[in-house]
Amino acid sequence: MRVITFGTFDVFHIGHVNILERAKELGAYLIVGVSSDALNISKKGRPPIYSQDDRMKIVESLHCVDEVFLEESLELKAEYIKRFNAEMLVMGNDWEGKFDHYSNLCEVHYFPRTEGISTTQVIDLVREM
Ligand code: C2G
Repeated sequence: MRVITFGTFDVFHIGHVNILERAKELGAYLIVGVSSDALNISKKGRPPIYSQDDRMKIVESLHCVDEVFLEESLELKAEYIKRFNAEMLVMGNDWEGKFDHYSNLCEVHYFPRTEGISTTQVIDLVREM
């Protein structure tokens, strides 16, 4: 089973590892779309801490990840699903319900988020030090 997932994966943390490992357990082959810097600026109003090249390199280095590509638009998910022949889309449950309309193309599965950790929280903690 080919599984696809998407994310920024900025200031990489245990929540990111957990969802990628769980996604890999569902299928034999894991494809990860890493959000571009431009997409992040339009989505969050600020650039990520780590550049898209570095974030892609970090995600690609994980043994649970088979393939990485740059996610350039939130609206292109259907194209990415088809381009990579994905049979399942996996996201954390902060996106619960948001991608259900892709179930005509592939299975859609949401995992519970890892509690107590987020990129924003890490940035705030470091800022307060
Ligand atoms: N995640 C998680 N637990 C956390 C933090 C994140 O399970 N504590 C999951 C999110 O639910 C998501 C993935 O890790 O599935 C990546 O999270 P982010 O880097 O925050 O990605 P996001 O900015 O939500 O980008 O097209 C969708 C976007 O690219 C998703």
